[in-house]
Amino acid sequence: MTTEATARTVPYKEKKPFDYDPYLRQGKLPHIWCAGCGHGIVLKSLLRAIDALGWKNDDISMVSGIGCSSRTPGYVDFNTMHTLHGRAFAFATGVKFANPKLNVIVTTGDGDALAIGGNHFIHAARRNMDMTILVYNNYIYGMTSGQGSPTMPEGAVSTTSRFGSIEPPFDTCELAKTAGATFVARGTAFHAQELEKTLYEALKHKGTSVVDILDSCPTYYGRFNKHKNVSEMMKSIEKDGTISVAQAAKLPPEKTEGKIVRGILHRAERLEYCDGYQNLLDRVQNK
Ligand SMILES: Cc1ncc(C[n+]2csc(CCOP(=O)(O)OP(=O)(O)O)c2C)c(N)n1
Repeated sequence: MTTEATARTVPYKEKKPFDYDPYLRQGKLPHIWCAGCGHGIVLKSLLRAIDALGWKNDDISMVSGIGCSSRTPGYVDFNTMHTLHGRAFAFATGVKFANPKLNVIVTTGDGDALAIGGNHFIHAARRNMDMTILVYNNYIYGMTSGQGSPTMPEGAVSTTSRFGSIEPPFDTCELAKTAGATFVARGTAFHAQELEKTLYEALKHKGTSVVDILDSCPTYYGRFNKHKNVSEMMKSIEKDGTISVAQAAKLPPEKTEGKIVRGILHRAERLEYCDGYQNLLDRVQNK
C-alpha cells in the first residue's frame, strides 16, 4: 500500500486565462453561495492549484461535512462525498485507507472542523494520513444563520453572542501544528493568487496538510458586525492585520504582535499513516 500516485515534483506554473469547466459539474450550478461569500474564490484557487499539479479528476476524492463550505464537493467533477456534520475527516480517512492512490481533499467550515468536528480534526492531524484539509474560516455558522464558531474573534456579534463574544478563539494553525499536522498554512479569500500557490504546496505535501483560509460571510458575520458592504468586508481581512510570512520576517517582534500571518507556517517530514500501516503489515506478516 503506497501513496505514490501523486505527482509531487511538478513546478508551479500559473495558467491564464483559466478554463474551470472541465472541473465543474455544470448540472449542479448555480451554486447556493450568497453574493460576496468567499467560498467560490477559495474553490477557484483550489481548482487552479489542482490544474497546476496536472491531477486528473478521477484521481481526486473530495470529502466534506455539512455547511455552506461543505457544499463544495457537489460542484466538482471528482469522486465526492458530502457526509455528516463534523465527520468529514472520518470519511476521508476511510477513503484514503481503502484507496491510498487517491488524492484526498477535505473542504470544511470552521464550525464543521473545529466545533462538532474538533475531536476528529486533532486526530486527523495526529495521524498524518496524506490528505489536504481546507478550513473555510468565516468565523461563523453560515448555513444555519450565524451562530458563533470556535474561531470567532472576541467581541464579535453572532446569534449566540448578541452583545459580543467573550470567548477567546481557536487559532486553527496553532491547533493543527500542535496536534501533529505536518504542513500548516494560512491564506485568505482576499489574497486569491497567493492562496492558489499556498494550496499548490499543501496538495503536494505528503501527510496531513491544513490550510486555514480567512473567508467572508457578508450575509451573517458581515451584517452582524457592521461591515458596510462586501468589498469593505473583504478589504478588512487585509486591513485588520494579516501580513505575509515574508513581511513578518522583516519586522521586529513588537510590530508583528496581534497580526495574523499568511503563508506556510509549518512544514515537517513524518511517516505518513498508510506507509506506516504498510510497514506494520510487512513486519507482522513476515514474522
Ligand atoms: C449533527 C448536526 N448538528 C447540527 C447541524 C446543523 N448545521 C448544519 S451546517 C452547521 C454549521 C456550519 O458552519 P460551518 O462549518 O462554519 O460552515 P459555513 O456554513 O459557515 O460554511 C450546522 C450547525 C447538522 N446538520 N448536523
